[in-house]
Amino acid sequence: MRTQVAIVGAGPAGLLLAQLLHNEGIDSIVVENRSREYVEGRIRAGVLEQGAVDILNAAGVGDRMRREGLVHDGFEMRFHGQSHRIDLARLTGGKCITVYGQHEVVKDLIAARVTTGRPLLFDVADVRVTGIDTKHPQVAFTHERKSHVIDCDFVAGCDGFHGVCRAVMPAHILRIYEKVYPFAWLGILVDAPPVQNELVYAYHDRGFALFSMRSPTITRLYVQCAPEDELSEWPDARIWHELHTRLETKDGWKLNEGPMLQRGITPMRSFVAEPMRHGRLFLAGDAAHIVPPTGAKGMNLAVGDVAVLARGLAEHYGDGRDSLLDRYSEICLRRVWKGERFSWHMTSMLHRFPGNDEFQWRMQLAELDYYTGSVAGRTTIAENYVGLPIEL
Ligand code: RFL
Ligand code: PHB
Repeated sequence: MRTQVAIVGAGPAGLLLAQLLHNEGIDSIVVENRSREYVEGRIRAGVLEQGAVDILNAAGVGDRMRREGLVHDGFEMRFHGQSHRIDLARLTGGKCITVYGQHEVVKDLIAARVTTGRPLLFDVADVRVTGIDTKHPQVAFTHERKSHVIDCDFVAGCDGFHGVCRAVMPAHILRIYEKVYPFAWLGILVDAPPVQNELVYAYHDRGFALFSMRSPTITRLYVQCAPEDELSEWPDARIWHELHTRLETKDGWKLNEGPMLQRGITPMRSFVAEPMRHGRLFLAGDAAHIVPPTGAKGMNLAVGDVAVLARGLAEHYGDGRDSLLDRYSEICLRRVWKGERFSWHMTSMLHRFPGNDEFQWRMQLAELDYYTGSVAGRTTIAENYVGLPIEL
């Protein structure tokens, strides 16, 4: 097999890159080790920044998102049983976020890819990337019990945190920055209409809780738990009890309960691998960086990376200039670190840290009070939440 860009991983990063390259007339092959059904059903992120929405629209994959996505011009931060609204639109000159499930984005991107007729292979195994220091890298894999090799000009490592591409970078040039948090999120998808149409991030003595949604009939909820907790330790009654306790307000706000359609526990970490490029291998999305979900930044950073990479590759194939490709890592990392900072800050401010003393707890409350009580504080949160621009 021969292509211009071999893309490893069919998550939002790999699939969007494939679409952006197709729009530039650049050929690619996408290889994914899971099935299409699995990838399309994987429930993850739900919040798209304005910039990510604009990129998806410009890429020609925004039709359903524009119809079904829920545009939010604000969200709430809640503590001491009181809500404080962050008016995104007013504080950012009209910017909003869109609530639209990551798996819906993935479905739209897969449908678009299939329409192009360009290759997208699911259920591959044994992916190996070689020759990234040469002009002729290769991606080898097995598919339907046959061995294949892709000869290509570039490899895009879009294979997520547990993928194989990052490990191909020489150990002596790779620097890893990492922080693992002493808690996790238990997330549930509920067959019940969301009680209100804006997200709520709640800080409570018993820990963090998040009220979100996927559609006018599906509620998405998260509750802070211990990283070693098993789902079997969280029967329905315990989940509802914690959610009600942590989210309730003094004026009687109450969640709608309903059957749980899906549940899972997500560990929380911050992670950055630098640089994001070596030779002809480019890392994008979770393959290069992870954020805790509190800032809703993961999928958005992935979208930003591949937007930069697609422009760099378009320049390369267009007029032979490599100035953007050469600065790929630097351009992405500036934005990534700011996303890391915001996600770390939101996480630090809103969670109960086991073992923290009373002083630390009062510091968190003072921070929440400051950030929600002053226009400067709210503006800082709003500016980061709707997304910082990509600075080329
Ligand atoms: P993905 O989505 O992990 O896709 C990587 C793909 O690569 C495949 N793969 C391989 N393929 C071939 N060969 C191999 N050896 C391979 N190894 C792996 C995988 O099967 C997969 O299909 O990474 P990508 O594309 O970089 O996208 C990143 C996002 O998925 C991630 O950042 C977000 O989901 C994070 N996130 C959130 N991000 C937001 O922007 N807003 C949110 O509201 C938000 N909420 C969340 C989140 C993540 C969560 N979890 C479960 C981690 C909420 C949660 C609970
Ligand atoms: C979600 O709806 O899954 C969601 C929303 C906001 C976050 C994280 C996850 O910060």
